[in-house]
Amino acid sequence: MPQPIAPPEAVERAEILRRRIEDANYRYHVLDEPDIADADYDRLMRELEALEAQYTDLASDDSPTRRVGARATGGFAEVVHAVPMLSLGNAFEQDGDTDREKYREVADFERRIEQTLDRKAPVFSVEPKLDGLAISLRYEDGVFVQGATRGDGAVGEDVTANLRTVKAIPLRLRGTGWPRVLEVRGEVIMPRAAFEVFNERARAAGEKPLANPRNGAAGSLRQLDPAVTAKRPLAFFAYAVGRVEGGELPDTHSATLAKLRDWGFPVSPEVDTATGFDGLIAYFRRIGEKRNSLPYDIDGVVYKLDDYAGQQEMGFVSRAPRWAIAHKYPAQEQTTKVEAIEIQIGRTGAATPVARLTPVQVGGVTVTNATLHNADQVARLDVRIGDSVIVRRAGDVIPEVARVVMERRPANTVPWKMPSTCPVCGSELLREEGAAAYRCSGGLICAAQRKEALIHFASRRAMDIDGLGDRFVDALVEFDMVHTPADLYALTVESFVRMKALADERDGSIPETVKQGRIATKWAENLVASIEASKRSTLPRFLFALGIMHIGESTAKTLATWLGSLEHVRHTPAPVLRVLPDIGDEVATSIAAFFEQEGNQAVVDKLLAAGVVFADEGAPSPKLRDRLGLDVLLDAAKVPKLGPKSTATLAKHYDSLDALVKAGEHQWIVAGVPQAAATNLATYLADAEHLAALRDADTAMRRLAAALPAKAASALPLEGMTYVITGTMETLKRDDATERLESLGAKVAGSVSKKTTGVFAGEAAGSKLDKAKELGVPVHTEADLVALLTQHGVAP
Ligand code: JCF
Repeated sequence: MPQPIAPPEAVERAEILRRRIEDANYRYHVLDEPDIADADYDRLMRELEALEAQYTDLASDDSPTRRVGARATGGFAEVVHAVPMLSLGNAFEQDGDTDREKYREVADFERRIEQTLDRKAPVFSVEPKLDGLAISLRYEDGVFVQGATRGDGAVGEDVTANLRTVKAIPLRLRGTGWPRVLEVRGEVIMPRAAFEVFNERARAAGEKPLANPRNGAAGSLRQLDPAVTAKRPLAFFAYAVGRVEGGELPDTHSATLAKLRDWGFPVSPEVDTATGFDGLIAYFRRIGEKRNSLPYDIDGVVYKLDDYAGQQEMGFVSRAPRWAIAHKYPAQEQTTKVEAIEIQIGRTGAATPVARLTPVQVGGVTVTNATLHNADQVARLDVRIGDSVIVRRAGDVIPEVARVVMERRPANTVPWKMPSTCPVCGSELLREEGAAAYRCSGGLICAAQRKEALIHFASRRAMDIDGLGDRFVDALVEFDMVHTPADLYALTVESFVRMKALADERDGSIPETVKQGRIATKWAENLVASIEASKRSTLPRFLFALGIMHIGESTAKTLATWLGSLEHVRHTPAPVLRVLPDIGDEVATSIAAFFEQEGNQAVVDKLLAAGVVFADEGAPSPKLRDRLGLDVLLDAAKVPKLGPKSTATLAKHYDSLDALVKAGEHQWIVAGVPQAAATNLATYLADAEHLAALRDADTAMRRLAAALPAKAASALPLEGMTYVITGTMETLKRDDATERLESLGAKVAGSVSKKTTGVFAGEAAGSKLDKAKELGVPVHTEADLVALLTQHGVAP
């Protein structure tokens, strides 16, 4: 029952709520730095709404319940919406046993429509409620002319330039039949994958990551520089229309959405129709199950009475329609307390700070740990032990600490600092230059890394050792029974029984074996059998199982199919690995570095000796042939000025690195390499280290080339070269020289042009020599020509 006069406690409480909500609005809308979980915000808002409903004198025009979002400030021009942008009433889950109790607000919404319109089971247009930024797009004669944020619903900000950069927004309408003036409303969102990528980059670069995808969308649109917006991976979905002039739309919302799709707007593929309360709840559940696998965040579903006539009849309460409602899912953000901050050591030694939390339900899952990503992130958020924090869980990703609730920070907290040593093995934690992560330098000395490496090795997609779970691996490492994956293959039934006895002793539990009065060993026999069975593997699985940094399943497959055998993979240096598709410098270096470690090679040898075999080894891929060669090696060396044309020339001339080195700078120039490039290459090769690395790579390439299936006829050494011979030669006639050069694949031309590779000038050379000098074409002597022919086995 509403009462006219509020007691002083209610007046005071309302004031506190209004201040807190207004502050949260400001932080969220203006600063883009929200400090309160959505669920908490909703709770405060509902409490205030309830108070104002109960005591009529509490209502005031400046209450946050009277508006739906803070007015935007500065930077952008104002846009008065021709048709106000609506907000939606919310329905949350309540306590209760039946659907009608739990979803009382939806039931009330639906019943009210049934009663007002005197219709049974009305039809609704239903869709996911996207968690982004609402905007309005104005089209005149089919052309996008203005885009605005929702602002407070009546007045928004002109963000036309930024919206133009969003590729999902049509700049011109497709099809036909659109009204002369059409306003389309919808939501700009940042898909979750794009958000993760953005944040990973930001963190690696030591920049401030986005708090959530919605902030990503909002912040991107409010950039003053559209070029910044353009770089953000934003998406857009249309869900309503505003002003319409000079044309008509269909009679129902669902048909209008279909039209919008025809006119080039993205409309959520999940849009559907549903009938009556049961239909709405069935849709709510269906989307709820899909929620985590959708590519973007949603916070509920929207139900809209489908026919416009019915909508008109239902009308509005303040700014929210009575014909539509947002049915919200339980929040994916919650507030809880940080009890400790610990370091977790991963398989490759990466040290990740993790917050141990007072357990809290987030979106239906109990969360006790949340990642803090890295030391920079902890510093940026200033998370301290004892802090109240907001944890968020999006999709299937690990829950993370989104922010600290500073107002609730207890006294005497201290900033958190990354420890200097590994909590597991005591080795130093080191930070690579330019990287955000600290790593334990202990390698396989570190039990944490050993455990992770073994768990990975045994995992289903790697060696697939059925039954060897985390607990057994923990025990095997703890009791020093296994150091490397190779040790697994030496385990016997007795080893496992002994491991179990040690674990029971440690836990103080009565050994099961004793309880049963005999030694039960079936489980151990099964484990030994699984280990035995895992020996018959495949090369990609094995390479993946080794746990080489940056080598996922797909890189493992690339290595296996292109190189064919483990022998090639384990002996191929980085510059050669680099030629494989999708293998960049970082990945190539990581693979080569792994196999450069004698310890790793020893583990591989031991695994092979234990009987690990691959069903799929073979020759390298024939496609590799085009990617091998001296030119590829020289390209990888990145010698200044030595471009692909020169390296191709050199590769044609010299069939080995030795031949290239022996020929020397002068001959390279004769072959057609520009002076500066040749000089740089000579300088490069004079460095013993460079030369040794190139030799290694050359040897590996040769080995691979030799293993390739039957060789196709190879190109002639001077193919693509054009020479001009001028003047009189002493040792050979011009025709003879021409024939020999042509036999090597070169062209011999009668006149000099820019395309000429080089000119051989004999005695009394005339105009051709001048022309060559004028064009900067290299000029060589007769002796050079003889040397060139000799080198290729056609000496005069
Ligand atoms: O996805 C949304 N966030 C969303 C918001 C979808 C809708 O169909 C909406 C909305 C806000 C107002 N429809 C209205 C009328």
